[in-house]
Amino acid sequence: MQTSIRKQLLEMFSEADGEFISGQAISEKLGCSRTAVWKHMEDLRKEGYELEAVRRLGYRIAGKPEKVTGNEIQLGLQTEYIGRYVHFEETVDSTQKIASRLVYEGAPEGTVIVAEEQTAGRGRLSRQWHSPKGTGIWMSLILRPAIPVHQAPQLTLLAAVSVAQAIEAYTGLSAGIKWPNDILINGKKAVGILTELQADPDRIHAVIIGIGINVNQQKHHFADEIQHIATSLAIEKGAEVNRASLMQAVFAQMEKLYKEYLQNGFGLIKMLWESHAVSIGKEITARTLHQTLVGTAKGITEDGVLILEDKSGNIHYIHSADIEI
Ligand code: BTX
Repeated sequence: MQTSIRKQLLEMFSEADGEFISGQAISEKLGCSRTAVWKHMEDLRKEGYELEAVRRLGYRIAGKPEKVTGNEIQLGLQTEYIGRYVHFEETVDSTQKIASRLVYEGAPEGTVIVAEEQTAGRGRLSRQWHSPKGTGIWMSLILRPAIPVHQAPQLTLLAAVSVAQAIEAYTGLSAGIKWPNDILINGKKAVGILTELQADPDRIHAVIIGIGINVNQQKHHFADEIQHIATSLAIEKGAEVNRASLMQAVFAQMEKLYKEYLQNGFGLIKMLWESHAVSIGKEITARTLHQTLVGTAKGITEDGVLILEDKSGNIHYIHSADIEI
């Protein structure tokens, strides 16, 4: 099916919001015969859409395919710009790499790069992020905020809050955030977030927020070395989760918080972040590149820096570290 026809059809169904659309209305809109409409419907069915066809009522979409291509994400998307342009690939090395290229090519704010599989998914400090095919959400989001460079880490925290809230709303699970960027469910890592910048010393060109969400993996999908620390939403919920719908929930939440952030600053995000934080008030070990600190996590600063008080009462400001609780 031609991309433009598919797009128009999916837009119509999105506007219909689960109600039936008559074959007549579709054929008028697309300027084609009723037979052609029927053929297009069959094509959608082959792509994995569950279509209901009822005489005199027409067609309605009863279920979307378990895929994360642009179509599935855009059908029913309720945002103004986040996720409006989706670059989908079946297999990539890392969506972060594609995002950097697209930034140079002028991709608009809100552009999302998503893949079914990453062969070289990146974590922080060049660590690996396991991204097995068809199981998770492996995506990078391009933002172009007019904020000072030193405030960029706030966007990692904004992303963590948005993803945690979307997961909670969509799955009913309870999501905790471990500073700065892990989302834990029942104490295990279900989400990792990696923020990369393209900036001059005084100006941000783009922030690329890489988000990896373990959605439908079962235990055997995880490599041996991470089985004891990693989990997925499906494992915790005991049921599969539709990835495209969850992405829509993440985008809607993120756009809401991002607009709030650009207008009113970090205050609300800080509060929401602290309300989800699993480490605040607890004894933690923070391993930075240069040292290991033990103490109580007191909170975060306005710039998203972690505050740790050691046993002697000294306060340390931690910009980058791995945390153990
Ligand atoms: P991180 O450095 O905090 O976490 C990486 C560590 O987490 C690894 O060393 C490993 O121990 C563990 N780990 C690896 N894969 C998984 C997994 N699937 N689930 C749970 N734990 C795991 C976190 O870095 C940032 C991850 C961002 C991933 C996204 S995916 C889309 C985008 N593209 C890309 O290449 N990276 C980002």
